[in-house]
Amino acid sequence: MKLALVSIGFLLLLIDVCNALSTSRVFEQLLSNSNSKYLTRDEHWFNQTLDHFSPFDHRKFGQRYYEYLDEFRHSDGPIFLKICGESACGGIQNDYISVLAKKFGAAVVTLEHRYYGKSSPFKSLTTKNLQFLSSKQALFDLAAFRQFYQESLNSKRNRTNVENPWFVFGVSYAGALSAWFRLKFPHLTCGSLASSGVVLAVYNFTEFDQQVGESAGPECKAVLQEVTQLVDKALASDAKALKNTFGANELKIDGDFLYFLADAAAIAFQYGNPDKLCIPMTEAKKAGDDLVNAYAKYIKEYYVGSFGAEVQTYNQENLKNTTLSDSSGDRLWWFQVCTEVAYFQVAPANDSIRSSKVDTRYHLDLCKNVFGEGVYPLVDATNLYYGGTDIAGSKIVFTNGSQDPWRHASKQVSSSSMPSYIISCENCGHGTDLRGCPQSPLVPEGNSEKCSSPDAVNKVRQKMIEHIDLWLSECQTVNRCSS
Ligand SMILES: *[C@@H]1O[C@H](CO)[C@@H](O)[C@H](O)[C@H]1NC(C)=O
Ligand SMILES: *[C@@H]1O[C@H](CO)[C@@H](O)[C@H](O)[C@H]1NC(C)=O
Ligand SMILES: *[C@@H]1O[C@H](CO)[C@@H](O)[C@H](O)[C@H]1NC(C)=O
Ligand SMILES: *[C@@H]1O[C@H](CO)[C@@H](O)[C@H](O)[C@H]1NC(C)=O
Ligand SMILES: *[C@@H]1O[C@H](CO)[C@@H](O)[C@H](O)[C@H]1NC(C)=O
Ligand SMILES: CC(=O)N[C@H]1CO[C@H](CO)[C@@H](O)[C@@H]1O
Repeated sequence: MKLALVSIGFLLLLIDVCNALSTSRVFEQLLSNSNSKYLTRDEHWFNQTLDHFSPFDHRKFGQRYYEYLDEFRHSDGPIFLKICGESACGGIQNDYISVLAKKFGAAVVTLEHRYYGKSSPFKSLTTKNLQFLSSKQALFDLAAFRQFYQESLNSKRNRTNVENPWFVFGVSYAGALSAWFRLKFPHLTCGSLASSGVVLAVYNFTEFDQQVGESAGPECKAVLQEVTQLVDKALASDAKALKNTFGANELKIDGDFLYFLADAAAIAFQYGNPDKLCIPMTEAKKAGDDLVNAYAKYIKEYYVGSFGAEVQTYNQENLKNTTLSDSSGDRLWWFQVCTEVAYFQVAPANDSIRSSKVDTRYHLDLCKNVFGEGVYPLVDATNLYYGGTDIAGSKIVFTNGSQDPWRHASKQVSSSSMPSYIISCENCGHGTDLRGCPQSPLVPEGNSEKCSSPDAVNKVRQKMIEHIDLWLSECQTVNRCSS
């Protein structure tokens, strides 16, 4: 039996990102580094199985996790498993989960997603080495970790066969994992919160762009569409000068450049800052200013300058880089996109905001260029495996922010065992129930005060609490153990 543990010391030197990701291509945002944004950043390690589906391969790798026990009612408190998604996981974020932990006397534990951050099994991220990167393996990681953590808790307390009630949480892709974990391992958790959980794999995700238009409203949308027309024209006449205006000269492939521009608009609605985009753009229009310059200013000052997006993450040359580094997250997420879930944010045929050149071909070419011939997303297989929006789970709460372009990949229909709530307000986006407003930068404890309708958020939170309370209590009756 061979152990292929990555040297953790090596990784420590290379990566100190707790805030890796950005953009809606990898749809988690940059979060502030400061400790007040985390409940804990003390890392622990767990030896994880590399391939859960092979009886012959017994390799392991080091997976990072965190625990927050300040609020834990040690005798019988619940354990909240807050799933970390497609980014380096620098700690347990101090969002609304800290309020929930207090309310329920819960421990909060978080496992870093395999391959991201410091939990990479390989130093070289070649396509071949990425073969163990999938949501299916990640769910099994969570199951194995859940067992490990329960057992180590028991052994610390000199007891055996005790089961605390567990509840899983996640936002975005981690929200989908949260729903899928309850679906695939129902005996390991009492319930799940899938916040903006993108459970439906979508090949041509045209609804994304349409939602950007709806969230923008008619006036702002028209200005954004005009910008796109002007950009498409300028790209044909003097691409170099145009890209320069946006500080994006390194994006040699026009599709990368246009994707960058499209993402920059989407992010304003996804993360609860619509005014940062729409106010300057509509004002520029009224004043008769150059709209391309106004948009470039928004991108340079807000999207890059303040939100923290990096032009290089859109550059396929960088996405091809197989060396493990603090910017590997983009390559890793694109691999998941190009193999499992797609969510290709293509321009709709009619009334699009983004350039029509951001099409299916662009995405397929990227997958091929970055990962090699034959790599494309098995969307139907993914939806067959999990059920998509017909997921046959139970005790899962789905929540969506009304302005979030991703909400169309979430579950829309409510049932008694899988309630679904929409949080409607002008700046309610991705993960508003846990994050409050805006969703970036993160507000401590996910405070909802700055949401345009705090009431809309608080009402859904109240529903969440009722479900968690009910499902935990149902779980405890079944699992009651002597301790
Ligand atoms: C993980 O495996 C390594 C190498 O076998 C071992 O030294 C270490 O103690 C293990 N860690 C845990 C937490 O089990
Ligand atoms: C657990 O049991 C061991 C051996 O019986 C004992 O030495 C230790 O103090 C116990 N720990 C706790 C927390 O009860
Ligand atoms: C996606 O869009 C492309 C281009 O319009 C089209 O050829 C293809 O059939 C679509 N695929 C799916 C699964 O909708
Ligand atoms: C790949 O990334 C590594 C780490 O960031 C960097 O040192 C190296 O120069 C990059 N290689 C290329 C070809 O850009
Ligand atoms: C295209 O979009 C416009 C504006 O939203 C709408 O009025 C029109 O009906 C749409 N056309 C088609 C063919 O869907
Ligand atoms: C329960 C609920 O309101 N779900 C909404 C989630 O978002 C979709 C849009 O994709 C709405 O249609 C649903 O009503």
